[in-house]
Amino acid sequence: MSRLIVVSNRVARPDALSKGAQGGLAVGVLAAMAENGGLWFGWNGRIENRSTSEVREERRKNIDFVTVGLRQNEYNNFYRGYANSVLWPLFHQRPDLMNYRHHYRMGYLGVNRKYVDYLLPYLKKDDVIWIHDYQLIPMARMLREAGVKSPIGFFLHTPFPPLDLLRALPDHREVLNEMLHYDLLGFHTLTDERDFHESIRYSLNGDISPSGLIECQGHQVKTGVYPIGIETADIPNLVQSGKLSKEYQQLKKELSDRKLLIGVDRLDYSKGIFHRFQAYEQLLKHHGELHRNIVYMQVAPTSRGDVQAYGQLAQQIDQAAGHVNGTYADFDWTPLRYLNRGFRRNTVLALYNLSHVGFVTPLRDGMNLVAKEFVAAQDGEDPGVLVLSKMAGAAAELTSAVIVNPYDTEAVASSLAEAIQMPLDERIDRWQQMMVVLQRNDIHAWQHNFRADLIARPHKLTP
Ligand code: ADQ
Repeated sequence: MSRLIVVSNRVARPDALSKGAQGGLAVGVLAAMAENGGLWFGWNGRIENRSTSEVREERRKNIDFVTVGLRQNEYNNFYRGYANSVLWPLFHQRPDLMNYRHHYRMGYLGVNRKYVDYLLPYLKKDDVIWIHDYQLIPMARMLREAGVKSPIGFFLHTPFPPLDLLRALPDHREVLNEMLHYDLLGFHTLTDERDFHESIRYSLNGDISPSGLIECQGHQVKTGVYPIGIETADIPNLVQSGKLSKEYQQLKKELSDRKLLIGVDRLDYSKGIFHRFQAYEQLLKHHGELHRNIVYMQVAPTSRGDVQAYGQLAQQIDQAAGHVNGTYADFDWTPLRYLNRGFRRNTVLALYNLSHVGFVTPLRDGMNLVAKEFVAAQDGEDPGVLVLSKMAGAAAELTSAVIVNPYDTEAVASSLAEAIQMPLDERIDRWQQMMVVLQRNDIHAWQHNFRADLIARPHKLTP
């Protein structure tokens, strides 16, 4: 079997991952790589002063981790700038939060070129290369320019925006053209794939066959839908080990027979935490009978805290949490517990297991692994209920969740009440239906399906 080369901006290490608070990409890619091993290349998360980056190589089990540092200006323009102040908000349909600067684009191209330069010495003829996410879109073009002939695939972990929004990006044609240099482009949902096709058709005048083969500007590219999964079969064991944690034990004791509602997210505006707090407030306002009988715990560690929009969000969330508790708390009851920190992965999974409602209401999300993990962590004899935003990619698969529109906070409040009071047989029915999906399409299926299609590349006339 060909060796798999994975490139993503952030590279997880197994020990770091178990400490939690990693993004979904790291969680998913690590689980996928653990199966067949390979080489994982990316940024080591450090800012360095030297002009030539130090390359770190480390082998853990069957994975070679190769990482490089970024200089401060690279970090500012590439990571904080073009990636997280331009592409991320745009791809999550928040052009109002875009902060476009020409030098961000230059920095973005510069770091992509740097990654290519540092990766090249590690590449072998029979490798298969899989690039991940919006930070690294230009890499295939640059690798091809450097003479690399291996199959190169790309997976987008975020949504892909409709053309009307994409056009707000001054470089949108360049970005689309860069995507054409891959052999295979993977998306989480049909909607993302369709929006990409529309952009290619109307912005670059490309042709798209019914099987998803694009012909455009001299390129042939295949696209496909590969909804990312989780390590479904391993989750019950992780839950059991998480139950030994002091956090789990303490919370279980404190809750007594109160029902727990849980939200777990990186602190990001796309996750809809503010709207979620408003919906919870509506619930408390209209359902006095639930007072003292429920507790909502929102876990949201700071993410990208040095990007302006994130700093503002943190303040807004602090205030909103204070407002809910200021209005409804009593000496023996705190209705909302907002924890601005991460937990170990198995602890989070045990907390899902303890919860009666998984409260997952992003305003926009590529997939949302928390939704899937919450379901897989439930006990099938008395499962909790997933309240899930229709704006998450996961809603296309988890159709037996209680699906809500996160912008309609009054309706979300009603759905929460329904979830809290849902009879056991209905909870079991919904849970079983979702588990069928999670078992069939787990993280291994995701990796196998993408890799098989990438290796096949039957459409390529020349390698
Ligand atoms: P994220 O935006 O990071 O991922 P998500 O898919 O929910 O979002 O994954 C987050 C992961 O981190 C989950 O595994 C979760 O359990 C874990 N996590 C989050 N907060 C945590 C905390 N406080 N402590 C411990 N663990 C925590 C991006 C895209 C998503 C897409 C994934 C994978 O934005 O849409 O689903 O990549 O493709």
